[in-house]
Amino acid sequence: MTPLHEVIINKNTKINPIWIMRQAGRYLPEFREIRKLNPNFINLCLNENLSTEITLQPLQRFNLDAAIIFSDILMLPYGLNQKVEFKKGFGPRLGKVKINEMSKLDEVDFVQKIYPVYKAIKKVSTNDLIKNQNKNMIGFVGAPWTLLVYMINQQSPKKNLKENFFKDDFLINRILLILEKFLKIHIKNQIDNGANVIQIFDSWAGLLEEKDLPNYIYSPTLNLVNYVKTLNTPVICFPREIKNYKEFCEIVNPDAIGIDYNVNPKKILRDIKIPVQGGLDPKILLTDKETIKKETIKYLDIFKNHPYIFNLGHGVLPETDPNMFEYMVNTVKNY
Ligand code: 1CP
Repeated sequence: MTPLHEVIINKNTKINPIWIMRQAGRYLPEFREIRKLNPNFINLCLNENLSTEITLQPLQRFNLDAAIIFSDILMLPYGLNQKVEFKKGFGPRLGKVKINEMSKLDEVDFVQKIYPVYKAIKKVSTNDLIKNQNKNMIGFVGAPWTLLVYMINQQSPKKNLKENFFKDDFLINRILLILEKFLKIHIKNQIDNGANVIQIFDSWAGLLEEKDLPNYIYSPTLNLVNYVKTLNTPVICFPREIKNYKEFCEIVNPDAIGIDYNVNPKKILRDIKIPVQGGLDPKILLTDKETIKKETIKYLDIFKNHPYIFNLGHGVLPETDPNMFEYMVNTVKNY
């Protein structure tokens, strides 16, 4: 059995597999070299050879247990024909949602538009580094709420969410229905091409107050989680900075829960029964070896009798030194 399945399905507490969010990307010089020659990020994601190469880069360097496909959560609105661009130093910039056109889009057009993503998953999952070494191939999507945020806000909500974000509920509900349909298609195609774990990134779950969680997070995510379960593939949810992890797990009940670095891991251990992933603050990797070792072992100790996949509490930072990354991986492997 693959390492992530061993923990998630068999609830094995003797091993701690490790993979890292955003492991394929910005902190690696070999990624930056490719990126420099490919200024259009979407086209890079749609280049099946390069996206395969980038996905495998961290596995060539480090003793990781899983590959995560080099793609982006915003490939979904792109596939729905919303304009999506990545601007240097600014982040994503999206066009306005044209809801009537989007409502008419069919599955074939969507799949055709982002087809290279699936071809890359096939290439990675059949590559010797993954297949012969019994590693996991992680497919992923953005959660409906987080995608809605980008689609309506048209840029990262890091600075601010549009004042009138919730004004048009009719539009919001139509977008959520479209997302439900196409997220399922996107997940199914990733699994059909070799993804054997799905992670749902809800990076902006923390923007919502508790009273809004049922409508925008619990209900649409539960629907998606139940769908992934019918495909016999484990699903990990990462509702970053959500106000209530316990309630989220009780209602949505994913196969494993990714935790962010602001939540107290001891409280998680007390409150949550399902397998846990992640938690370590990515900023720890900017310190020194002693601190990295201490903090890494802290998480491993807390979860030593609980099924636990090692990861960070958010993506690895671009300024991270790959040697420090390696030191963390080896600390987990030698534990
Ligand atoms: O070189 C560059 O400028 C591109 C940087 C980059 C990279 C390497 C972006 C732009 N996306 C990615 C890859 C990516 N994105 C992966 C690849 C696999 C991996 O190594 O993990 C994954 C899983 C994502 C997921 C993603 N994209 C999320 C969820 C995870 C998270 O970090 O919260 C989000 C929110 C995005 C949107 C996105 N993509 C890129 C940017 C700059 C942003 C916006 C971030 C923001 O709003 O702050």
